[in-house]
Amino acid sequence: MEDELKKQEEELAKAPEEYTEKNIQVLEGLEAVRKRPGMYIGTTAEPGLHHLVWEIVDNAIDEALAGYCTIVTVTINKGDTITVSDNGRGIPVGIVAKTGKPAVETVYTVLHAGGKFGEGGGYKVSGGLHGVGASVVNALSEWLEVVVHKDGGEFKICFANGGHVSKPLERIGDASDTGTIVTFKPDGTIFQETTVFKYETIRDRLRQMAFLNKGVKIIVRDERDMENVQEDTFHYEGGVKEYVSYLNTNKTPLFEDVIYCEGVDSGIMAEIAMQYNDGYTANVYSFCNNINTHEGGTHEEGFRMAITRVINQYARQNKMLKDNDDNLTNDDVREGLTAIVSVKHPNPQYEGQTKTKLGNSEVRKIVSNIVGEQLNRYLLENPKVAKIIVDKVILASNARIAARNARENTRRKSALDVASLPGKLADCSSKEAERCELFIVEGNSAGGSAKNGRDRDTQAILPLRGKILNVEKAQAKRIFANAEIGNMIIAIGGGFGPEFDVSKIRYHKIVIMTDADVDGSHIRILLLTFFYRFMRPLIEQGYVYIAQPPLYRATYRSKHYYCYNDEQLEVLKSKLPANAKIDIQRYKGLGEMDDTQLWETTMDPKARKMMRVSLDDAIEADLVFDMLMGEKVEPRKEFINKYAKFVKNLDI
Ligand code: TSJ
Repeated sequence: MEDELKKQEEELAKAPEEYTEKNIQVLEGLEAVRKRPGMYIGTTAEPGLHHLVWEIVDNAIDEALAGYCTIVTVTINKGDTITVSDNGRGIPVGIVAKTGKPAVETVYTVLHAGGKFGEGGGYKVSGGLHGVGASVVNALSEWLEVVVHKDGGEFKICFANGGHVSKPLERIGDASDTGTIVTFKPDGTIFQETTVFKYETIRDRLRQMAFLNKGVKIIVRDERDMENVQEDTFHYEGGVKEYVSYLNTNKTPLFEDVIYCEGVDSGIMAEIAMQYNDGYTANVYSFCNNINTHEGGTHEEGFRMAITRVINQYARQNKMLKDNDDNLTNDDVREGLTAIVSVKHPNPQYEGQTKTKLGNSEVRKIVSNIVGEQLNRYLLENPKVAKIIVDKVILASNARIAARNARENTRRKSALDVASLPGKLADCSSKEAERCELFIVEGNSAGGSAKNGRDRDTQAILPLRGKILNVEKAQAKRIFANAEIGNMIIAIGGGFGPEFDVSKIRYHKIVIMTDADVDGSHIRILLLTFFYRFMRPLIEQGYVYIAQPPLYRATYRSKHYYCYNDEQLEVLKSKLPANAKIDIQRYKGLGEMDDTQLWETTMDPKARKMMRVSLDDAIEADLVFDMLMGEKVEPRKEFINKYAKFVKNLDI
């Protein structure tokens, strides 16, 4: 070390001009970042602001991946500055030969000088897609300071105004530990939209980082309001295995284990965790260097190839698939699967529209080999779980075939147009979808009243008898054999599933009209789940509504007052004379209202109240549906309030 320092000093003395030149280049580099920040961090709006945090955190995580750091702390300070610290080795403070500057200064002033001193091996995640280097953060900060604890000393260097050294590196004291502490204030002249950090954004990303980098403890704190300090600690020894458990929190896993595969090949590290649940959707998320590869890529392809191959092989060897049965497909194998595929690659290539698709072709085989071998071994060693998995996938396969047949039948039928409309449907006469409304009504008797009370020009009525199938729990085959569901599909007219075409729908308002009781709300959820799963654009584009029948009719001096909840009834009572003779009728179901009452209270566009169903956030909605439809009671209770968020009050 001493020798090295000497050598560096000698070099420094040798060619001073060269260093001056380099200095100019350095400042030009950071100036370029300030001129076109979007080139480096995508946007200067809120996501770009948070990007600065990810960038610094990535460097600390690299130190953890190299095996030298166990704790990373991220604090939002008063004034929206950020402090990131780790207990790693501390950024080297010695002079770097090439620049003649302390390493720590180089890291912050040279573009893409992520910290590649001493080929330490390990898995660097900074310098990848988002990893533009700590120097970019420096360039975009009003000020930034770095404190390093190392070799018994405490060192500090300060930068200001977009990366200029304002206080050169100096030893400011002693230290018995090691680590790096970085604090910075984003430059408000660059981040003009906002310089306020979102705790939830930082917390959620750091939770994900902790899942993706097992063993690293990440502490996140918000100290902006000292009266109300928030803090979360994320630390997962199980890593992606625990990530899968977390994603399945509100689902019902088919078996206890989370299957885990890992391996290193040609400097590429891969980790895969997977578990099946009793649902029908796939939740497979992939990452490269801790970045979510939304568009998938070679790691996901390798994973998919391997699980399909291994499960087919196992099913054939154990005679669960007969010789003349078709192979199970990728889609069959993914049904009800929750999985994380995470790779760490020293030189990732990204493709796709949003550059979130991993392109390195060697990764396909590496992941496929690791998963192929280890999943196969797992199935052989755990025949009970293997049987559960193969049974589930075969069910999915049968359902897929049945759904395809059902789809073809429906298509043939709908070619006959009006003639094929279900007999139970009382259609409206208008053919202008924008004006037309379809009321899906619980029970035949309410259906009868609705048919008589409606505006025949624009309102169509489809009565449903009894309960409809829970599409979450039923096999696809049964879903499409269900008469009620078939009627809905034909009446709405846009098809369903992947081929659903919202431009073909026959009504621009689909109104769910059920009783104001427990059964009614159950049917409502079932219908919503059906639309969500098979006609999602209907909900996304705001075509689905929930009718609001009144709970009471109060009659006073032969005038009728409708009340939609207990509170309204109390208000009404308090407004009428104290000893007034009020006749209060409580509606138990829609069927208790006659045609006129139903029209006046629930269907007349001039008087009714309806709620429009909206999906703000598809992923969260999915969680909510799981919550409501799943078998677990506790999360349902907790989330029932949250569900209210998705159904917004709307007066029409
Ligand atoms: F890059 C950075 F400045 F943004 C940053 C770096 C921010 C934070 C919070 C931490 C770090 C960082 C860097 N933590 N730990 C390290 N480690 C090194 O830079 C380091 C230390 C020793 C050696 C060695 O070979 O002895 C090598 C490296 C890369």
